[in-house]
Amino acid sequence: MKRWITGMVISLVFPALLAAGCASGGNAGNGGSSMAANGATTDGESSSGIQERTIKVGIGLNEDHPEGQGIIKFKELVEQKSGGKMKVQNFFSASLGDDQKMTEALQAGLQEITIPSTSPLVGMVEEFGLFDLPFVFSTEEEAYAVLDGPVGQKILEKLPEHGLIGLGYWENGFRNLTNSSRPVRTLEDFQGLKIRTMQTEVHLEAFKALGTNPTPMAFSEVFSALENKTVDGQENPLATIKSNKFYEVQDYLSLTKHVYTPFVFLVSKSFWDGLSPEEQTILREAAVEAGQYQRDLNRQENEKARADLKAAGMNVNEISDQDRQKIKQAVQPVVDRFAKEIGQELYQEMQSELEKVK
Ligand code: KDG
Repeated sequence: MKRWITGMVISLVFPALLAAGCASGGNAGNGGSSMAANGATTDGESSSGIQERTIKVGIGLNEDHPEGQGIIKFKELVEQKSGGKMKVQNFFSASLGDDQKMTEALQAGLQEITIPSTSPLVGMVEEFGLFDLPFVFSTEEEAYAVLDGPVGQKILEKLPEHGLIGLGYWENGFRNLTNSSRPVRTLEDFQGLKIRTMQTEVHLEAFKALGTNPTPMAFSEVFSALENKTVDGQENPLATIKSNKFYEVQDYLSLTKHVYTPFVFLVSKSFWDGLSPEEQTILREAAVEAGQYQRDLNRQENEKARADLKAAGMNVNEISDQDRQKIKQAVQPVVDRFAKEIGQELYQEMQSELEKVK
């Protein structure tokens, strides 16, 4: 956790130095749109001080989820740091649309902030696919080392060309499988299950390699698809399974921990470029501090959710080391393929980062 704070502080300080003209270079990726000394943005607009503004923040999860609590904390911090001038309006449970629709709204300048999983964005920034690779992270600390280090920051720098600014990564967490048919303990138990996946080719191919029939789908459609038995199962972190009451329509929870998914804090670039350096610093600081709060809360909630889901009637099973090895072997060709397609060099850089913290 200490490493994460250091990492996040670095990602906070560098763009601020850039904005103050103390560093060279263009966009620093996570929020450092290149600024002239007088605060005029590269788009020629100029802004100074703190203006009266309303910032719409939309997410797909509900208020009970740690991500919902995270944007409530973000709202508190922004309004406190701006003396109440910058107001945040939070929208939960995909009330502004699903992840892809909200991301498009940022690009069109119709919404200011959203914080989706990285997976639905791989069609725009394929490097986010590194975080979809099964079993690439074993602990949250390993994930933080990559996300808050050079690899994670390099990927954020691909966002401005798509009309987006990335201010860092929050935590969705390790994903586990639920279904309504049977306990999944071995590779054989996956066979034939219809599983909803996020809209990313890596997951589609990985769940095919496991012998299931995968169906990519927006998160907002998952509960009804499970309820109508359009699909047998889905996979998500425990906090999401609990906060979205999937236990009402799923009998079996298998603790596969097959992927770690981050959330990425996205800001509309057209909105960002119109902010003064002072306003940009307020949003960047609030995103980092609320992100630290959200990661801590998410880990506590994921710890607690396992017992809560059992108490809610789910049949919970572990995966033995021997069976996990067989599952890993089954998806290894998918990891090898997409590591090559996404970029062997960046994949190797990620592996080197991981070696430092193993
Ligand atoms: O907006 C919420 C989604 O980004 C998040 O829940 C994604 O894990 C996710 C899923 O399964 O779609």
